Amino acid sequence: MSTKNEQLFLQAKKHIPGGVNSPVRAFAGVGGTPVFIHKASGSKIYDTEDNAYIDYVGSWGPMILGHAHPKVIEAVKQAADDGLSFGAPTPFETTIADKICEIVPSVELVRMTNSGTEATMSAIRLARGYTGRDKIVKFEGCYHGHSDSLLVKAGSGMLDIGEPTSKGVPADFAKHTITLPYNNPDAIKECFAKWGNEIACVIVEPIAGNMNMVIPTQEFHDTLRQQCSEHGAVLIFDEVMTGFRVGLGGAQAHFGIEPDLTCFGKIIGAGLPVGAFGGKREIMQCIAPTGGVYQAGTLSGNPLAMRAGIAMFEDLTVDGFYDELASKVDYLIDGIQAAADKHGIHLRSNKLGGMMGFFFVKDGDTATPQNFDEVSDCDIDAFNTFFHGMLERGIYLAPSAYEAAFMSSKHSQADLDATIKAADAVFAQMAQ
Ligand code: KE4
Repeated sequence: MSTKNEQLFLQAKKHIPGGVNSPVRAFAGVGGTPVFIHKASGSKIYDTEDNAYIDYVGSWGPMILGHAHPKVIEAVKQAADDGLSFGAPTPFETTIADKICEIVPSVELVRMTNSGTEATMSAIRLARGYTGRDKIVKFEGCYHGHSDSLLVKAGSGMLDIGEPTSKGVPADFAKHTITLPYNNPDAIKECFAKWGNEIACVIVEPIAGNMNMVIPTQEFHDTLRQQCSEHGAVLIFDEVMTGFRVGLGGAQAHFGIEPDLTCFGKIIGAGLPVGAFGGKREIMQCIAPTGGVYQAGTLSGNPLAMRAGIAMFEDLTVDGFYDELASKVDYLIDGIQAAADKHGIHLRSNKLGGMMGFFFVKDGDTATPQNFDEVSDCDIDAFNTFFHGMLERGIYLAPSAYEAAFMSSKHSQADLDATIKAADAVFAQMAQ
């Protein structure tokens, strides 16, 4: 007897490739059948049979205030009543732009897009147009969306299907993309020594979230900033995931680095389709209509997404919001780690602000992974066992060992304790 999710998955596959509209949702990395979701509220998502799950994916980061936050929903309802899209400027876009520039000092001008992919793709075109150079530098295991130049040794769902470099990307495209090992200052220096004056930009996840969560060293970031400045390359921080997630000012505030451009997404739309890229006025002014680098979007700055984001920022900027979010993460990680230690499970974790990651290393001497190779050496089977054990107990983690986990302000003490209890039971089983 097939389950409801198996039936829904079968139906979905009739007319949707792999039954999903984004590969990571297909459970390719963990095996089994994806859970089809009917609704969500606060810290929980509900499948089509009304089974509740405590959700640590949060639509891959946007749901920092929890699902269906009343203030956000009301803003969207009011926006909808006023019409869905005009293809003309609205004051709401100005409000969001002002708010982002107020919160993130490195951003002087910002352009809205409809996804993180569009934001990073546009930032790279802008860097190439501004410098007149072709080469770009990215890092192994980092994922910046699915534009051609960036699908080279990338992370996220590409790792689940074992294709870190996508088919369909012409060699002529890929040859301009230099991929370096993440968190390796020497590799950056060697690269710039060889290609320095040909490099248009370096794009980096300042804290990686697409090879699971990896926090690089301050030296990595200082070296990046220094080398880009010395060689006239544009430093692009892809904060689609970390922006307003690891802290109000994002990863750039944490490391004290001023990138030349920053890409945003996810949280700024509060769950509606939004991306953005922004940075130094001198560079951003090269974007049409003020400059010759073309970039556009029918629904960019959509009023529903803007008004949802405005409502959300009201809560994010309340004093203590991120301290409280981080204390929830600390409590959860400490509890799960204690349970793992009790059962002799070799668990490691990373955390910052409202973001966290779990790794199952091969033995007790292995440290928390610091780069893609060390992440790849982790026990993926152990993660998959953990994932399914938690899912069976009503805890929804990202269906991939290469993804991070996200906390919301709506996760209650009861949610956290239930999650720790579930982990303890799964570890007890794994230890047998
Ligand atoms: P989107 O085009 O999916 O809105 O954003 C692409 C993107 C860009 N940069 C970073 C750092 C990102 O994490 C992402 C998207 N993240 C994945 C989750 N790892 C989205 C989930 C999915 O692909 O379905």
